[in-house]
Amino acid sequence: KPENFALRSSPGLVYNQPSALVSRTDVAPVTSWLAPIIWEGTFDPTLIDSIFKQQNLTIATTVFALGKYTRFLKDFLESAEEHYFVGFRVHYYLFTDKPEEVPEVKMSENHSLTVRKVPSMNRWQDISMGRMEILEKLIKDELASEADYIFCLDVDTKFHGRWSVESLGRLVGVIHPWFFDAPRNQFTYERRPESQAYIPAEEGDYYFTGAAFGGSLEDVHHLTKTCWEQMNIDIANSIEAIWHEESHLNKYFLYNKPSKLLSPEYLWRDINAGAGQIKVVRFTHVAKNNAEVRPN
Ligand code: 2GW
Ligand code: MN
Repeated sequence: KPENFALRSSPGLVYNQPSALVSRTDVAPVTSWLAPIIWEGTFDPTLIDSIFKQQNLTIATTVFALGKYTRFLKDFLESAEEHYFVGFRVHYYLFTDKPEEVPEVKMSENHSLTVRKVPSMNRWQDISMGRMEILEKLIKDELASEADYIFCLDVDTKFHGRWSVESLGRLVGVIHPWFFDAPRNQFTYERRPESQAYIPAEEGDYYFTGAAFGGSLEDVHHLTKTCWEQMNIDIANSIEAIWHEESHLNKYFLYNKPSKLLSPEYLWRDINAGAGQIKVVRFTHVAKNNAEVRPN
């Protein structure tokens, strides 16, 4: 069970003494509901690896590549093999309408890739939002005996640094790289009360990206099921939230507080964009020419 951490490091493991007093002072390492926010310098990779090593976990990781988005797969998978849960068991589930375009990428020993064919979709909003339905079914029908945690990631992305067990938790959101220092009334939440994703100007905690979220199977199942239901109510009311499932995800996280937050290190803008608080860039959106990759 994911929650039962064995609080025992390997015998003889030497690591820096944790401090009750000293931490990063330039960033918040915890939310007002006491969920940790993961920043470089707030955890000891060696220690945390040794704790999780004893649990024999599998991390399911989903990614969608339909239409021209198959071009992102090579960099995504190759960089993941370099940086993502190295030494832990990972099962990628790749959903695509073009299985023949999936590149051959050598997987490390305990990582594996399953390719699933899905029908092509015409409206890109359907691709983006349809992910919630497919994820809900995958978790319910297949993952229970297969995995302990799941992360759902955009494919137009690349890993540059460690993303590993420090990111695991019951319900995990990633703070969007454009809004980590913005007041809540400037967040791009859905602002029309007619949408199920509506959040008024004076509410909201953080603005979370739709490009990466995860957690335990149970919690992410509830998230995907709820977002899919809320999006369908919007469809019945002829309204589509401004940032699609990202808007619904933000509404979900407002009422179901994440138990762990990942700092914008876990989805940065691009490898060279600066911000003093970002000591390590772990994962980025890659620059893409929308006119070139998006249908219509
Ligand atoms: C998406 C938009 C317009 C045209 C096509 C697509 C598209 C998306 C596609 O043709 N094929 C495809 O596989 N996708 C998948 O959906 C792919 O996994 C991609 O990473 C994901 C989200 O689309 P993306 O990356 O173009 O959207 P972004 O980078 O602007 O993402 C944010 O906003 C989205 C909703 O508008 C999502 O919430 C996304 O998770 C956010 O990062
Ligand atoms: Mn994207």
